[in-house]
Amino acid sequence: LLETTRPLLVGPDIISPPYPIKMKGKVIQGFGRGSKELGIPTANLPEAATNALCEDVETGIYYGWAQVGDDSSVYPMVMSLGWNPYYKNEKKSAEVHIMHVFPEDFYGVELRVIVLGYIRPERDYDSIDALIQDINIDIKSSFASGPSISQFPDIGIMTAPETRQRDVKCSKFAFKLKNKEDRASPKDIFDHWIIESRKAIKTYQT
Ligand code: ADP
Ligand code: RBF
Ligand code: MG
Repeated sequence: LLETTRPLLVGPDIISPPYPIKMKGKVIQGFGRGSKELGIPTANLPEAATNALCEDVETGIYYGWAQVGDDSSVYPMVMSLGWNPYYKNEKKSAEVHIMHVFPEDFYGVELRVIVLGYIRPERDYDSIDALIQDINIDIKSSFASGPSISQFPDIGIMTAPETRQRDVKCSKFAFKLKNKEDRASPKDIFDHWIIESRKAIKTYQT
């Protein structure tokens, strides 16, 4: 049964092990249901990446970041890891919905993800609409739940109490990794989360 209210703020306050979890693999074909049935495309990771992820965390819904192919842009994502109880899949899958509108499909292209936190367990639903509604709440809560400000006391923060959505004053900031393997500083990560989440929220507001 779908809960009518869910906490918007999810994930750890401080990113601590096993997070952040990095994972990559070439996007594989799924059942084709994401875009067609749900209107929410999910790029499916190969079996090896899925299994590696399952060694670190339980099945469920997660949030974090994604990068696709040679593009150095980093986008917010939500990920489903498990059996899709609504569809009763027999194989575990790791599927990533990226909060960005892509000009074309990217099957076979390398997808890199950083998992930052857990949202909820996988559920079964009475209807496809209930599943879609829950995924949209996952997207919302991922936006509200970036890396914690407590790790970055040097940046100015305003907190909206209703949603505890985090807000930050910062100047223009473009998060572009020069190399795929480059590391971002914690402050870079936080600033980037806020800015990219906002952009994505705009795209996702209907
Ligand atoms: P499949 O069952 O084969 O995974 P989907 O209907 O879930 O099919 O669509 C997933 C595909 O859509 C991805 O593999 C990718 O190529 C493409 N795609 C386009 N936009 C996105 C997006 N924002 N997030 C994830 N995948 C996307
Ligand atoms: N499938 C389920 O059966 N139960 C879920 O609770 C569930 N949650 C999801 C949450 C997110 C954020 C995403 C992206 C997918 C989720 N799915 C869930 C998987 C969904 O059924 C799957 O993406 C489609 O079947 C397309 O493969
Ligand atoms: Mg998919």
